[in-house]
Amino acid sequence: MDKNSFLQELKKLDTAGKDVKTLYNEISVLAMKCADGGCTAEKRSAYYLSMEFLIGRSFFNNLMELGVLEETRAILGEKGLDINVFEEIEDAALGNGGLGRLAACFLDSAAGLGLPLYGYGIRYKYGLFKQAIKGGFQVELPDDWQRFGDPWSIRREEEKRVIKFADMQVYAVPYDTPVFGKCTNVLRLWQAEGSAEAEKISEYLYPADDTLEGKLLRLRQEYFFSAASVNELLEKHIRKYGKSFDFFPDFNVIQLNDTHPVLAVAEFIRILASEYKVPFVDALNIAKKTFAYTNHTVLPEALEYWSDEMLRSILPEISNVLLKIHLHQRGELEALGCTKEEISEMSIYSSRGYSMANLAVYVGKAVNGVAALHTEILKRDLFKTAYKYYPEKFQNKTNGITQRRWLMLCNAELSALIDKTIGTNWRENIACLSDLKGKTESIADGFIKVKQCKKKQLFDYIRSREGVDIPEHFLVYAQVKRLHEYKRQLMTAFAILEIYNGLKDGSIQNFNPSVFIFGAKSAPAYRRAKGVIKFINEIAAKVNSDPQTCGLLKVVFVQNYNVSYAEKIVSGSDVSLQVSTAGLEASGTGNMKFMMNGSVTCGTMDGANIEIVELAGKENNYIFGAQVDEIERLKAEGYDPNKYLENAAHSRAVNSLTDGTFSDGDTGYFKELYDSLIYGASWHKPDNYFVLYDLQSYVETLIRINRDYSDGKAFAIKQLANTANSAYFSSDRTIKEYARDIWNI
Ligand code: 26V
Repeated sequence: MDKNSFLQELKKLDTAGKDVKTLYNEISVLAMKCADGGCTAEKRSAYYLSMEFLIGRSFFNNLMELGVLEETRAILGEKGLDINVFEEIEDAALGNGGLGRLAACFLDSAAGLGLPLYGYGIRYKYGLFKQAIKGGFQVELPDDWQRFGDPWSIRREEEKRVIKFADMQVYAVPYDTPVFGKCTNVLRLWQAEGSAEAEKISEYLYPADDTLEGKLLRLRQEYFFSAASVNELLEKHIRKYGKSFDFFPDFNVIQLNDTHPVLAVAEFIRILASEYKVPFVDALNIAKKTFAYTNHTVLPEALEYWSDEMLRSILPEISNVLLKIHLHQRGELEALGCTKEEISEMSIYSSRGYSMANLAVYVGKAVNGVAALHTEILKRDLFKTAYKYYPEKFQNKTNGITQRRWLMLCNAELSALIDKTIGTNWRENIACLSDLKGKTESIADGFIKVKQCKKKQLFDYIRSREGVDIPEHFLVYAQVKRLHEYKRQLMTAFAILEIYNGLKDGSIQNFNPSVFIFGAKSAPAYRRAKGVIKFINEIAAKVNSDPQTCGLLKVVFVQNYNVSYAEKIVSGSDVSLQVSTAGLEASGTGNMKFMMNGSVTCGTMDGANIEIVELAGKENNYIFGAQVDEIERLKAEGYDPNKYLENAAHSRAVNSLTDGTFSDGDTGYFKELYDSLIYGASWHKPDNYFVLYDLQSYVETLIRINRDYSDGKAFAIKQLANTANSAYFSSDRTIKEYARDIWNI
């Protein structure tokens, strides 16, 4: 069906007396008829295996991709229906954060560019939990995202397959979701069925893995979707080309999104070797030409190992294959002349179990980091030895975001200003956005109006969802991302307290009224992260109710931060807070969304921030804090955070955790946070993330930004410089690089 037929059908649609859910399903089903065939049926294709696809809401985005959003708005309007009622439809939150949203942006860009990229993942019954804030605490509620139906996917009963574990067999039933663009690609999500036990496999994203049972479930999930995907690809190949597996890598390339799908490698070799009698070494060599691996974090606690005991208990054949790969690798490394230490560093098997990262690096034909600094750290630290022996594998692919959702859809007002200034070519070819560069001054006034309008929309939304009033003239600082100690939301909380105290005692003068907006979910079992949420909410309660300051400073922690909330926050903010400890944020992609929408970055030299300021100019952004080499030096010399508590403002902020200023409701959260800073927590040294080290320069930078905002026009020009230089951070660019350097599609 083409665009015009869709609009004709829509005009005929009888909307009278129908509820939002019914209309949502009827209009979506109509739009589904617009899906055309895939980008290619015959050519070489790339497959993106990912445990997460954080799609968000499809309704508006898909109508936009099909080029019918505005006309649909008008047609519904004629029928007396405001299209915004569909904002009530739940987000599909089948992911946690950046890694899952990146996967969704990549699919969008590939379809937009007409490249054959297909996603494979899990169709979780419940996405990431819904977050409510009760009494300042995070409360987790199940996210029943299909409660409005799932009109965007089609169940393919006839293509279901059986996945075998030692103790059970389950069906993997595919659901296909079209990804609209220049051509229609497909995201295929597997649902586990067959028994109550089977269904558990695709019930929750991230089952709690603090018990053996939880860990086993996670292992089943990873194998389940990896095996289903690889089996299908091999079967398709055999149907077309017979059992000549040597040709498989000529037509297929499989990208492993982090280590979660790495068991696909073992399954691939298992099928070739045991079902089709391909000699093990040949099977391994075919795998080496087929798979590529993206690393998304250097945090040691996030690197996956599977114990042989667990593997043997449910996947004995996979365990055998892994052992064989391990032994083969050992022989190969000995032949290369590696030392014992070098072999143990790269070893697939060790006392910790099987390392999914080492397996991915060994088999992967390409290994990439997600920002320039991150890739350098992979080469220098995490995979240092592998880099020494296989330097040709390593490459950088700086992340990107799709400008279709993250500018055109979420900021139609700025998009219209851009059209008026440089024409509409940038909508087809994002590189043209750079034409804005010489024009930032002339459109600054128009930009200020747009920003004001986006702020109003954001504040209205916040008022309706959180019950907090923010006056229209407030400067907006925003920190929205997963809650993790390395992202240092706690440092922002301390900085806010220092500003608040400064406003009260008069040491801070001429402060432009400002709001700090936080959005973040904490992993349910991550106590310190939950403590930070409570701490921020305590600060918000105090600051917002203080008559002396509430005209100058507000703090809001929004509930259930998700893709739809992000669309409003990134377009309605002035300052993007990206303050991770240098070396720990692999890339960040929120930073790019803010940049594209004309926010300045207040951040550390970490992840993609470095490339952002390189392109948009240091003078148009606010960089502070220790850089990687300084952090390394501090670690080597021994860093003592206590020294920084000699500063009265810092000690007052930090002590407020335990001196009775705030209450954590007897959970012990605040004491734990305090102890982690002063004494160290888990296996970490005191203040493992250098919060106190960077606090002083952070506060100064926040205040400098606030002063600079006094010259509204000069500030708007800085903001616009960010938009004008953001084309590089389009995932269209990233996908073209993957297509050219790794996938060869
Ligand atoms: C996972 C876990 C799980 C166990 C507890 C600690 C922990 C810490 C971090 C992670 C993150 C896993 C991978 C991930 O989501 N990485 C993000 O990937 C984005 C896309 O490349 C990137 O922009 C973010 O910087 C990176 O954190």
